[in-house]
Amino acid sequence: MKKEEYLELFNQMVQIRRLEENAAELYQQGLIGGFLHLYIGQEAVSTGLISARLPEDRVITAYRDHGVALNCGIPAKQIMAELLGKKTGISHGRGGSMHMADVTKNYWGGHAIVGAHLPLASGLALGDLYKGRKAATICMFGDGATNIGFFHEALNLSKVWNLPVLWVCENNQYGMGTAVARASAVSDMRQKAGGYGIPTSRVDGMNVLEVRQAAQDILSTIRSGGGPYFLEAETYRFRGHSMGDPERYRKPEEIHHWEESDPIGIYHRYLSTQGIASDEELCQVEDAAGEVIKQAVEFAQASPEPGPEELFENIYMEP
Ligand SMILES: Cc1ncc(C[n+]2csc(CCOP(=O)(O)OP(=O)(O)O)c2C)c(N)n1
Ligand SMILES: [Mg+2]
Repeated sequence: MKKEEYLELFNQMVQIRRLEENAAELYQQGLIGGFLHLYIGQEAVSTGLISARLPEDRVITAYRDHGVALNCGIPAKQIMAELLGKKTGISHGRGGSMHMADVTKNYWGGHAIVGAHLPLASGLALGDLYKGRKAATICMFGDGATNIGFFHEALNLSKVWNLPVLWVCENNQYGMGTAVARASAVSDMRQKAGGYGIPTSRVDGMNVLEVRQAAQDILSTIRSGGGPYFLEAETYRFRGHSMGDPERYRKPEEIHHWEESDPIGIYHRYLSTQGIASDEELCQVEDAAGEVIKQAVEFAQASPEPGPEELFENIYMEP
């Protein structure tokens, strides 16, 4: 890997972190409506995964989607504008936090209903298979989604039809306020995919390079007809499930324990101890990322709201 590539991964993780720290403040000021689920702590998963994709590979995820959008190449200012419900947002201010998408970047969203995007991933992959395109679909979802019917239908069909899908379970230990062991019959998520004959493995979701390497290997097998694969990324969200979560289900010590494995800190130490980049260079990347996000906030705040004339645009039914 070239030095610029190492630094770009760092840049993306820091941009996600700063973007969401700013979003949390804007939410508290009442400038963001609806729900806001932060990805803070999980940045290495999507950054590593998506850095391994080719442009023809599709990406689809759940509602914890701001970081995934950024990794897919959507500029921070369009993400921030979407959070503020502005016309300049990536979904024209209509989607908000949970529904960001840009199919021109092969990013298929942002889905609010737990597990509902898994059958869509099977459909995207079936389309590629049918048309003879060598592409993989990367479908990300939480541990909680593995308890829902969509998951089982989608994984089963993906194996029956040998679909090119990389199923990625982001096991952040909780589905809202429910710990995995309280809701899932098995705590090892891989067992569920194993039941459908799908090959599986697990990675440290706090280590961006480990995620990237695993994804690179798996995606090349999938693209060449290897069929579906299930990857479990062990991770943790440092913030509440969504804004306003009283977090009565976990102790501060548990959060502090995981914060010692902050994916950005781990990667920063790796880059400097391996002599890939100096602390000064990494500081510069952090400052530049902070500046990008500052400008994104200014852009979003200065942008207009969608007008009433747009109400009937992009809908299926004629008014
Ligand atoms: C079908 C459905 N049921 C319930 C909800 C409410 N809900 C939103 S998030 C969530 C927990 C999902 O947990 P997980 O899949 O682990 O994702 P995480 O939030 O941890 O990223 C629930 C139950 C929903 N959005 N959709
Ligand atoms: Mg979860």
